[in-house]
Amino acid sequence: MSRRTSRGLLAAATLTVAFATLAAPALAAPAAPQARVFMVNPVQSSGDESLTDAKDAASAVPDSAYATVALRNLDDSGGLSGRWAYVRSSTGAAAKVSDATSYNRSDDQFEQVMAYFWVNEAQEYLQGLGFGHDLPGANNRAQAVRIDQWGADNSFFTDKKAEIRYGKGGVDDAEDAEVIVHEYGHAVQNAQVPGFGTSEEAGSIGEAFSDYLAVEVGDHADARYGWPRRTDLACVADWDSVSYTETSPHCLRRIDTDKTYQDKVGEVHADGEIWSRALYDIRRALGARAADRIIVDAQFGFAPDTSFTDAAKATVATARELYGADAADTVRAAFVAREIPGV
Ligand SMILES: [Ca+2]
Ligand SMILES: [Ca+2]
Ligand SMILES: [Ca+2]
Ligand SMILES: [Zn+2]
Repeated sequence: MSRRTSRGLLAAATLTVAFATLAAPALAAPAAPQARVFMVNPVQSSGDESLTDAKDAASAVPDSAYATVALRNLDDSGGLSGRWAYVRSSTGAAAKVSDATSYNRSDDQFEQVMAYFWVNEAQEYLQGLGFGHDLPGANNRAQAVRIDQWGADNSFFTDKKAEIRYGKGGVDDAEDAEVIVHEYGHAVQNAQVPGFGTSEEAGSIGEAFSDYLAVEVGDHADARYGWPRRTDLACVADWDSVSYTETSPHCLRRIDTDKTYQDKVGEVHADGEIWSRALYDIRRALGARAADRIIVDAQFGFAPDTSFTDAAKATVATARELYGADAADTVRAAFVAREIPGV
C-alpha cells in the first residue's frame, strides 16, 4: 500500500471519527430498562422472619420488599439476554423486558428477571474487583440460566452444559438472590478450573466459596443501592430457607460458624462451613475488596481435586503476590484458626 493511499485512508478515518463525535449526543444510549426485584431477599431486607411462601402468593410479601432497578448489559432482543447472562424458562412464558416493572413473585417471569439481574450484578462485582481487567476474567461471558420445575428444593450448576438451573421447591429458588449467586459461584469456579470439585475437600471449597460470594454480592448491592439489611450478614438464603428450617433466624447455612478441620463429616455443604468461615475472617481483616481479589484470584491455581491444605497455601501465596507479607500472614492466620493442617 502506497504512502499516499494510507494517508488518504487516515484522513477519511479521522473525518469519520470527527463526524461520529459530532453526532454522538443524538445517538446517546437509551436509559437501561427498569425492573422490580427483591432487595437480596425479603427476609433479609425486612428482618421479618415470619414471612412464608404461602404457595407463591403475591400477598405473602409486602410491596416494600421490592425495589426498582436498572437491567444493565441487555442486548436488543427484548428478552433477558445480555452480556453476562441469558435466561430461559421451562415454567412459563419468557419475561419481556418491557414488562419487567410489573411482575411480582407470583408471576413466573419474576424469577427470570431476578436471575438476570443478580447474575449480571455478580459479574459486575467481579469486574469491579478487577477480574477481566488487571486480573484474568472469571466467567466473564454470558451465563446460561434456566428456571425449571424441579420438584425437589434444589438448584444446581451443571458443568456439562455450563448452565445454571433454579428450581421451584418451597420458596422459588430464584426469589432469593443468595441462592442465585450461590449457583453462579459454582459457575465461576468451574470457569476458573474446569471440572473443579472432584474431591470432597474441593467440593466443600466450592460450597463455601459459593455461599461466601452470595453474601458478598448481596452486601455490595445493599451498599450500591442503599438497601436495608436487617439479618446477620453471615446468614445465607434467609428467604429460601424459611421452607425448610424450623428455627429463626432462618439460614440455609452460615459463613461465621466455629467449625474447624476436626469437625469434618464428609459432606460438602457441612464441611464448606469450615472454609467459608476462613474466607469471612479474611474479609473482616483485610476488607471486602482486597479479600475478594485474593480469594478469587487464588482459585485460578487450585487443582480440580485440591485439598484444604493446598488451597489454603495457594491463597496465602496469592495474598503475598497481591498485597505483601502482612496480608499473607493475615490470610494464613485465618486458615490456622480453622486448624487446617500444614498451612
Ligand atoms: Ca415466585
Ligand atoms: Ca426453594
Ligand atoms: Ca442473607
Ligand atoms: Zn452449591
